[in-house]
Formats: sequence, structure tokens, C-alpha cells
Amino acid sequence: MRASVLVTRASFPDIVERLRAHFDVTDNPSDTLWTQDELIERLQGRQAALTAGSDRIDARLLDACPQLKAVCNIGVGYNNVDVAACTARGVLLTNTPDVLTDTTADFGFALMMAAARRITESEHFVREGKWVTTGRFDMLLGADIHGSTLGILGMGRIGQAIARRGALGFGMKVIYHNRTPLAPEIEAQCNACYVDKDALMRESDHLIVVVPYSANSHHAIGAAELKQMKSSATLINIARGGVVDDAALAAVLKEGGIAAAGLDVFEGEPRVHPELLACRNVVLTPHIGSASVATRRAMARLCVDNLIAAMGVGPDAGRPPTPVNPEVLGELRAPA
Ligand code: 8YV
Repeated sequence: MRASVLVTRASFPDIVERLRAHFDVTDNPSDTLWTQDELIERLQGRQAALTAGSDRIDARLLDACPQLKAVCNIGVGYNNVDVAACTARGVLLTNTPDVLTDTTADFGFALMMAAARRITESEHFVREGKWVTTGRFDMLLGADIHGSTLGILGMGRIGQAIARRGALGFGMKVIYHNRTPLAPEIEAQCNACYVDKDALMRESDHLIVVVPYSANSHHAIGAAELKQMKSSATLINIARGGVVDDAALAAVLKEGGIAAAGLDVFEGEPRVHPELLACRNVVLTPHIGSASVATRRAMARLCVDNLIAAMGVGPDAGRPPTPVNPEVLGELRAPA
């Protein structure tokens, strides 16, 4: 009997077709955002789900969907999934690491440059016709990127790719803070220097946050940390909403405690804190860090590779390429 699969968000049609070659597939071409109850209802009787960051997969859902064996999440981050709850029930979780590293690092850089050089603010200025009437030699002055100090909070694959761009491409001094320092040879490849968190906050001209979200990283950048930053500094969050305290950030941006921010992720997204929407010195983007054509296709492809292999089909049957909890392989939940 063919397994039954739910694709929770709209995806590339050919990728969904690939799934249809093996499984009975229900997808969501209109990209409706389902509540958890709606998701549970649609998952009844299904063995696998291709999910996204907006789907909350926890013990309640897993208990209500006893036939679900594999959750294949599109994205490297999986803070929307309770991994321990999956593992305890023999449900496999997969993610999509590596294929998005460089695209996301490029985007972090783009956001940093846009915020530091006031690009969106300048665009509004031109569109509002203000250049014509108030163009001055000292208008829209920003901060230099080249030769400045780049701080990175979280030094995984994306953090390292950002460090290489900063050091090699822009002659930046790179400092970072991470739970554990990198091995000396990796540190040398990245031209990056480990510092404690206080030094990171105080010394960075531009600080990029790339730490995964967890209870430990919740509000890792809050009012106290923002207070430590230079008033000329830029803060960029491409990690997850909730790592930065958005309300505290809006207050600091408003009073000039730091110069600018660039945010791709938000606490409670897709909602954005109204005080942030009211700040002129923040560049806002809708969680598009990995959104290049090639990378989103590569992520979708890897996610489907994982799902097909997890369901015991194809040349890699039983060996999904990027499992998060490989310990459940071989003893996946038996059909209820
Ligand atoms: C995803 C991301 O596009 O990979 C991640 O962790 O945040 C993004 O690249 C997003 O999660 C889509 O679900």
C-alpha cells in the first residue's frame, strides 16, 4: 500500500510531483496557514509530513497523529519541532542543512550593508522626492563596513561563512562568541577571534546574530546587552525571532542607543512589533535569508530526498541524508 504524505506549505510543483510518484500526496497550493488543530486533522492516517517553520510539531500533535512516522522539515532550523517528543515516539525528524549556508551568509551581509549604509532609508528619501529639495553633502551618512569590527553571535556553518566574507572580502576584524570556541584550525580559516559575550557586545561595529533559538538563547540580546553596544553600531538578526528582544530593540533604535538594525526574523512572526515598524533606522525583510531560486530548490529537493528515504523507498531507502534524530532509524513508529 502506498504511504500517504501531507505537504503543509506551497512548494515547487515538480518537487511535489516527485513525491506523487511514490505516495498519495495532499498539498497546500494556496499556502493557507493552518492552525495546529487543522494540521492534526489533515495529518490523520498519514505516515509522513513535509513541514515548514510555521508548523508546530509537539507531543500533542504526535499523540493525535499516531500513524505519523517522519517529519521532514524544510529549513536548517527546527525550533518548531519538539525533537525529544519525536524521538520518544520513534518519529524521525529531518532538516536541510548545508545547502543554504552560503545563500544565508550572503543575505546576512546584504542586510548588514543595507542597515549600515542606510539603503532602504535612502530609497524612501528618493521616492518621496526629498533629494530634489533637501539634498545635502552630509545627508544619510552611514557606517563603513570595510575595516570595521564584525561581531558574530553563534559560530556554526552560517556564522563561519559570514566570518570568511567579512575577513577576506572586506578586511574586517572578526570576533565571535559561541557556546564553545572553534577548533584553532577552523578559527584560523575564518580569521576569527573568540571573545566573551560582553566583549562581543562592546567591541562590534556590526553584530550579526546567527545562534539557533532555544530556551537558552531566548532574548540573548535584550535591553542589557543592547546597552553595551556602541551608539554607532548595527545589529542584524538572521537567526530566529526571540533571540533578540524586539521590544527592547525598538526602544534602543528609537532613542539612538545603536545606529541601525536589520531584521529578517521576528518574535511572533509573521507579526512584526509595531514599534519596529515605526522606526526609520531598521531594515525589515520577511524571513528570506535562504530565498534564492537555487537554494530554495536545493532545500526542497533535500527535504524530499529525506522523506522518500525515510519511507523506505528509492536507492537510499532507510538512509535519509540529513536526519536530526538518527537514533530512531530502524525502529520507526509502527503503524497504529
Ligand atoms: C527557511 C530558515 O526558509 O533554514 C532555516 O532555518 O529559517 C529558512 O531558511 C524557513 O525556515 C522555511 O521554513
